[in-house]
Amino acid sequence: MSVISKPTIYGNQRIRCVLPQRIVEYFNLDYTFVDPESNVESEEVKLYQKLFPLRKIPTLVDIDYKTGKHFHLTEVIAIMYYLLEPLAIEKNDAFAKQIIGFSLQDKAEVLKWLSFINSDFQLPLVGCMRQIRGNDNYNKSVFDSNITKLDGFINDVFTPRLSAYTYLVGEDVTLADFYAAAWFARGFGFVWDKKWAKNHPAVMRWFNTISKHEFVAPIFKDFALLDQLPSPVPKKKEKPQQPSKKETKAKEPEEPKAVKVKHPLEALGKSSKFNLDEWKRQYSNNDTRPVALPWFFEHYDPSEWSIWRVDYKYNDELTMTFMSNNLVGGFFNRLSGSINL
Ligand SMILES: N[C@@H](CCC(=O)N[C@@H](CS)C(=O)NCC(=O)O)C(=O)O
Repeated sequence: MSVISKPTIYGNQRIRCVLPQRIVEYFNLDYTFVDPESNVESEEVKLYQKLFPLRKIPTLVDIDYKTGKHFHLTEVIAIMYYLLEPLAIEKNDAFAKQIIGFSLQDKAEVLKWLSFINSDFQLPLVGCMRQIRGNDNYNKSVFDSNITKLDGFINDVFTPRLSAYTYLVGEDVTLADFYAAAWFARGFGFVWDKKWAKNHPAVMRWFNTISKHEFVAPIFKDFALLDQLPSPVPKKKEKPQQPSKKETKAKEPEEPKAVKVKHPLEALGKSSKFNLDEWKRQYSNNDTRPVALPWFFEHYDPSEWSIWRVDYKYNDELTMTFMSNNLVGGFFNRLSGSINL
């Protein structure tokens, strides 16, 4: 028997997963959610890794209960349509019909916007975000060129449409508005602040309308504009340039090879008592409070390890869950010298 017995969506708090999750909640659909980035040892996640080798999210596994046949789907736009179309056609749900587009032309336009946002628009936005979060090294020319592309999309695509119309497609709100607004919310955490908002009244009028719509309001409930933009993480120091072959030859005698500098914590030696891998297994495979934490305190050895609690100073900046998540991720990236010993 398969490890999956219910239709399942693999996803988490990442932006492409937010609307599929909301569709399931709002229409009360029969889907279970599994986060493939946690509990990596669980059977469901192992199955995900096998079924979806690109390991992107969201992905969907549907089950036909009559035949037992499974259907596997990737790509957020396809997933949203797969969820909504039966509601519109079989259940005749008026809101589902409206948001996927009533007429063929509306539907084509909704798809046009979804595709544009999911590719052209998100690429420079994610490019900036990755440099600000320190996932990519800061490179001013790449950063600035991404900002220029975003400015172009705002000034040439969004502003003209939203100055003349309430929504992106037709006269009613559609999936295009919801999906675009979710990506805009990401931008407001990184590249657009209060000053930007003041200078873009048409976009802001639209964003404020969409984010208050009952379908997506829970996603935006903690939304706040930034007073000031975060700065990109400065580029790591570049390695000194290798001298050309000619220069190396001229230099006699050969310079001694640089000695690899040891990380200061290496002086402590390997941990002998507390098995970190076993702890990771306990944490990933069991419920945290009833099983993993008691295991931890039973085996934790204060002569070799210490527990640290870190408080962040600027909590009012953390207006969306993903911002805290990014901070913790960045913190661990920077600690890698100490945790990879
Ligand atoms: N073309 C795919 C892209 C999916 C995608 O890149 N999802 C991101 C999360 S928003 C992801 O899985 N990132 C992890 C990775 O690229 O390894 C879609 O539109 O659904």
